[in-house]
Amino acid sequence: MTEQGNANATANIQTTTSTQTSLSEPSKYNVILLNDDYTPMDFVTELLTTIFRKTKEQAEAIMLKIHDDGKGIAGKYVFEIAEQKAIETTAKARSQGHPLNCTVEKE
Ligand code: TYC
Repeated sequence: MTEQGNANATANIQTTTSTQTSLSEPSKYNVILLNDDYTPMDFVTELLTTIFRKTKEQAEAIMLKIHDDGKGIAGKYVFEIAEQKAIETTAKARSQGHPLNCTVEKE
């Protein structure tokens, strides 16, 4: 085979591999809210309805689960959205003087 032929063969293999990788679904990440003794329940419920788009009923149930278990899942997103919501959550809490913390974990 000529050198040109070899170069084309290599290019074809790389193209095929790259296509297969981009076809897989993006991984999902959970935004986890952590319990503490000071952040008001109503504030956490409001965050869950505004930032995480839960209904009032869902938000109250999630907030109480976090209060009882120490942590709980606020929502599940692709990485960039999960990170943004975690940053938004912490910023809102700090702006109101609350110590609420959250983490992003791969599902
Ligand atoms: N434990 C808090 C209280 O009793 C309520 C709370 C719930 C705080 C969930 C943080 O992620 C949290 N006021």
